[in-house]
Amino acid sequence: MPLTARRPTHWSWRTLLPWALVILPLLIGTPALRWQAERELEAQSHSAALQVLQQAERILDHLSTAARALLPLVGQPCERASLALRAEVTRNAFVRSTVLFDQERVYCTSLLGGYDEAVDVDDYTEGTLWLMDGNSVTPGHPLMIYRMGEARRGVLVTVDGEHLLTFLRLYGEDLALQIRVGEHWLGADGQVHAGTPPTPAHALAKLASTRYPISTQAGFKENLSLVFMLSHYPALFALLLGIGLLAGSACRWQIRRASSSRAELERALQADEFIPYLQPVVRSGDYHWAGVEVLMRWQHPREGLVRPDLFIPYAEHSGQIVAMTRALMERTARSLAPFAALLDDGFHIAFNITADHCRNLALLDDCAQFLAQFPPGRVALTLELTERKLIEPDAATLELFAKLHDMGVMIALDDFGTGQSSLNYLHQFNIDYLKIDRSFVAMIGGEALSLHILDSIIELCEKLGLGIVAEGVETPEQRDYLARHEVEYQQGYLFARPMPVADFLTALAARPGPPALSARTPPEIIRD
Ligand code: G
Ligand code: G
Ligand code: MN
Repeated sequence: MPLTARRPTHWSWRTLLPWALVILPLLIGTPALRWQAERELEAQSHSAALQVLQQAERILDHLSTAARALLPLVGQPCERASLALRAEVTRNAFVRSTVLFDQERVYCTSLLGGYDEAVDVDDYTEGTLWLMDGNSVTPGHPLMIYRMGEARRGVLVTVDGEHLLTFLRLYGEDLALQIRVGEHWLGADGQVHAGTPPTPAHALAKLASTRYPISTQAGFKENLSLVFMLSHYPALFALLLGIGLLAGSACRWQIRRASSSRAELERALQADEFIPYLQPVVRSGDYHWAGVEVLMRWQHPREGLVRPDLFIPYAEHSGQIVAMTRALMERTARSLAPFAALLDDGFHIAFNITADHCRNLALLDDCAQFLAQFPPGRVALTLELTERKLIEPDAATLELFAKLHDMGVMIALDDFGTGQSSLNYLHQFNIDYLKIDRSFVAMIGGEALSLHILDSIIELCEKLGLGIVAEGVETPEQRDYLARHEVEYQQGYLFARPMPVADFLTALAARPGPPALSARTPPEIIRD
């Protein structure tokens, strides 16, 4: 359809829908990506807790090996043992100092040699491990002591907290990581705290060693899933946005196309560009013009004369066909009424209507207004209902048809034989005429079987008491065959093509009296 009109933009579903489609993939995709990001952060948290735990276990394995090596020396005098104590410190990277204790008192250390200090087994979690906030040598510096031996005598091996802190600080500030031993815990701040460590709010992971009384805990202080998502999935976001933009643009294009066709039809309606073409319908026998079918044409300012099959389907789809038909009826009445004297009484004027017309009773007013412009009884109005699109026989439609009949308006079933109407349909709508589709008329002169179909239709009409109009009569042979079979009315190029009202009136005025035009001679005014 030609598109010329520009529509002012207004805020409606037409403008909102494309935007909704743009954000829809993001709306659906973001929660999925967020879920993915949360799983990712949980995995990070778990992996950090595991790595710190494994590192702590590795260090404790070293301490345990050193302690086991020194255990046989417990009870020996310090002078004999101190070299071995120092040797362990030198040999083992993680061991800061080694200590022997007996009778619950330290009596020999790698650093100071002979020394005396109490050892309380209760300081050690499960009698094995003590995470402490420094000792007399390095006060305020985190330290872990591994204890091995019996209740009152044994070995202590210490490790500098720095070895643990290196790992606690490896994951950056966002991830809170702690090592816990009994009632004490060490965080990335390098301090040993008493009590329970604060639980991070997001992606918490807690792991405990099966070999030592030590556990680790990791988690994020804030919910970083959104930040993580934006920084880690930019390509996926771009893809979602791309899909959205694509869907939005396609939708916008489709809506624009549709609404500009609608706007163009509306403009044409306002500019009165839909004009009637009249195709005569003749009576079999004398072939006098007994009526006309009014066919719509679009007198487009740029495209010229547009055929109805190019715009009627769209007008039917958009519902504008109702207003267009009303305008066509008004225009036809306006141009024919002043010449009503040229028409015989009961001259048939037929308009094509569609299912949309049958939704309410507005068609009654349109018909009444049309008829009011002619002297009473001068014209007989017929409405042609296409059989291609079925009309629901509901209460409103049946009321409309009943009232149309009361007004004297007749109903013809158009394109008969091409659709799917049942006999019931014919009966329910109280049809007056059948218009036999031209494809059946074209069978005349063909093989016998096809012709039987035409004969059956004619016979059916007779039995049901319906009038018949044969469409698409193009040859004298068809005309005579139909006349022989008592088809009352005929329409087709043989008699006349659809023509503008002026041409129709000229031809009508020029005729000397019935029969106006020789059935064999097409009128000179033919133009389509
Ligand atoms: O006029 P033409 O000869 O090209 O008609 C083509 C088709 O358009 C036919 O099926 C005819 O029924 C339909 N048509 C013509 N005018 C009208 C009209 O005013 N209203 C409707 N609904 N259909 C029409
Ligand atoms: O569907 P409806 O009957 O309203 O359609 C009428 C259509 O038939 C119009 O397009 C009109 O131009 C066309 N028409 C009318 N007479 C003839 C004819 O003799 N032969 C052919 N092929 N088409 C015709
Ligand atoms: Mn028709």
